[in-house]
Amino acid sequence: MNQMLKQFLLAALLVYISGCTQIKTTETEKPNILLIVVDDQGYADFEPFKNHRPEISTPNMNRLAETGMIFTQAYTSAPVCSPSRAGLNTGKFQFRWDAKASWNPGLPDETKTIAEYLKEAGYTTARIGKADFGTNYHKFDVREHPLNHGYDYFLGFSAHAHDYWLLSDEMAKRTPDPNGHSAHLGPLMENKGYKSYEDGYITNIFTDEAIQYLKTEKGEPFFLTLSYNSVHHVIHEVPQKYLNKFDVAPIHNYEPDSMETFGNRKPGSYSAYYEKYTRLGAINDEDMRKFYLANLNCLDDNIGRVLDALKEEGLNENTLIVFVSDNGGSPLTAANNSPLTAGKYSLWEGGIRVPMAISWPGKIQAGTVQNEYVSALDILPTLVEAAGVEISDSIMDGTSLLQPDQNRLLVWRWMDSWAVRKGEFKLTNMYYEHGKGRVSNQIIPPIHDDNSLKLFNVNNDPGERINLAESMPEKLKELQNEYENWLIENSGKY
Ligand SMILES: [Ca+2]
Repeated sequence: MNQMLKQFLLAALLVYISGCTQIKTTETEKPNILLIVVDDQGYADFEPFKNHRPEISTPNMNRLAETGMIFTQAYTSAPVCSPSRAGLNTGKFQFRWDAKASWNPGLPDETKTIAEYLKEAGYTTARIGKADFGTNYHKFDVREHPLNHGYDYFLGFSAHAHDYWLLSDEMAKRTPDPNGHSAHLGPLMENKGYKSYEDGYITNIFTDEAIQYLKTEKGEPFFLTLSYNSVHHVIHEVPQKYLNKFDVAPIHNYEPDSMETFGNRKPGSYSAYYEKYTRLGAINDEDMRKFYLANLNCLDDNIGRVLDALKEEGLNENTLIVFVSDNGGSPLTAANNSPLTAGKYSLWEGGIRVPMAISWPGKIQAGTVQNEYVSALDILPTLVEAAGVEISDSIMDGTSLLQPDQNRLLVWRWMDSWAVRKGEFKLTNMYYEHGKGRVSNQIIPPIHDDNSLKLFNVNNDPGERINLAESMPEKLKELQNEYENWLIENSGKY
């Protein structure tokens, strides 16, 4: 073959390859986008993962795996709700602006959200469910309110948690502390007002509203964030048919007139009820797991209803769906993260490695398993690219979920703990959980109990059992330098 012919064939091949790997989106074929965020779901409590717990059945989450791609090493940027969601919504490590790497990073004016990008791309946008940046809860005229960061419509709550059953004006009026706590009860926010529900269950309500939304907006490309608070505590609040299925007796709902004191909480207060049933004690570990399974089963059924509605409306072929849990399974709710160590509140893998899936018929091969590591920060760039627009932020920590970089640096800061992941290795000073209360037996405890630097090959040893700090001092030093350099070059820049 002569040289010119060789060059021509090579060039033709390159054009072909680039055509295959890039997502090409024209104006007419912009996909609808559904971002399903669930709360505190355990790594082993997601049936598409082959090492899931045997008692787990999530047939509707499985549908996303069957039509799309699952990620066995998907990380969130924090081990608790608010900072994780700040990262997810912006594609940036939230501790760039939150110097304390705290529970409550908030959302700065200067950094753009997924919803703002997609609105610019011509999407109609809605958030149904939990809105949580850890600060400015229950307020309308703040950046953290969804209508002030790119959403056209909001129905849900602006708080860390919400009671699953108590959604009425009447209950809010009778309760001495409806807002005086991280959990909320009473009517949901609808845009800049409230919507009261005399009865109904929050997971079902969010689904009903989401189905109504996609039926109404199906003529437009839409971006719907469906952000369930299931399976966050208070985990025992589940419809009776699921409690029957898992053979666990119901606990009487909060009632201001008969609620006794709990800890230092006042009699009659919602916080007394919330504190009492959030943790093991009033509920034993075995029953807590049953409540968790019942709650998860109800969530899975509701996700099935949304998927059915997409199909009925003829939207399933042109809807990109991302599914993600905001952090690992909680030690308080009897979630299970095995084989990972620990859970929510910690930078052990159990706190930050989560169930995640993406489905996009015709664009992503059905039934794919991605074992390379990715981040929930990658959701923003992936969706923005799918919508056919460019990232305009000069700083972006996320990258495409469809092209994982196996040499990228991921950084975590969480109060006085930190971790980095690069290649197969993870370095961390993590040694304790920041959560309160007794830890469920479902959780695998850490075997390292001091804040020395610990090095793990988390590809081969996802349970972080074998500390390589002494046997691989050069690797330890390399990752430590990566962390320190990242801080010098990036802290405060967003
Ligand atoms: Ca959470």
